[in-house]
Amino acid sequence: MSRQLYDLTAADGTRFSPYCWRVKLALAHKNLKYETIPWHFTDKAAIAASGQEKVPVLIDGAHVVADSQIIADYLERTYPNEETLFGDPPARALTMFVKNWAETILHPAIARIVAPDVYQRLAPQDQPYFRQTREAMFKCRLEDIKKDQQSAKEKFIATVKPLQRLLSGQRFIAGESPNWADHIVFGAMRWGTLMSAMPLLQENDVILKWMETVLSTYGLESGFPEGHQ
Ligand SMILES: N[C@@H](CCC(=O)N[C@@H](CS)C(=O)NCC(=O)O)C(=O)O
Repeated sequence: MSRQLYDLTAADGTRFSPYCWRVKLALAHKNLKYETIPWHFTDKAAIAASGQEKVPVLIDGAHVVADSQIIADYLERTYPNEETLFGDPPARALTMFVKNWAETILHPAIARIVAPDVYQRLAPQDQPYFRQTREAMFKCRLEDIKKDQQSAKEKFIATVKPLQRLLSGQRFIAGESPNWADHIVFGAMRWGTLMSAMPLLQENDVILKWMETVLSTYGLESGFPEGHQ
């Protein structure tokens, strides 16, 4: 297939990158077929052609595109006849608020809970790299983060309150149907719920219901054609 996405994987094949998830939903939104290439943190050489060291990286024919926002803009520009990812200019501007909230508030809140659990599930070759880079980022050991998991979860619950209130009154963040704003927040929540060793939300939480609805909107409720999560 001429369209491929490098997708971060755990040792058991679980795909857990919030940034890769948003791109997978954007590709589904644009009705574009693709296959994923499982990628490990230490596989830097595999994505060297993208000129940087992180996933997602999309190969679309002759185009190599890195960074989830740049990929979303590329898809919108390249496939204008498919459903829009952003809506009209004011909607697009509001979506940038959602992106910035997700990356500066929601992602750190989830990372504080899941980092030690992610470490346990990585392939052995990725574990030393992950420990070194994440301990430098958090300025403490993964074991210390693990000890604070319960209080990190309480902070996470406070962080998602506005999202719960929003989704109690409307189907999607973008209104009647999902768009890039939903893809961004879904990616974060999917990372958290897949990788946290303790449940992040109660079973009947409106956020979990919204996640199911997002997947079923794109016909992904029973997983991806390739069989990975
Ligand atoms: N700004 C980038 C961030 C991508 C990113 O941070 N990806 C992580 C996986 S979730 C990564 O590849 N990290 C590699 C590393 O830490 O070495 C985007 O929006 O795509």
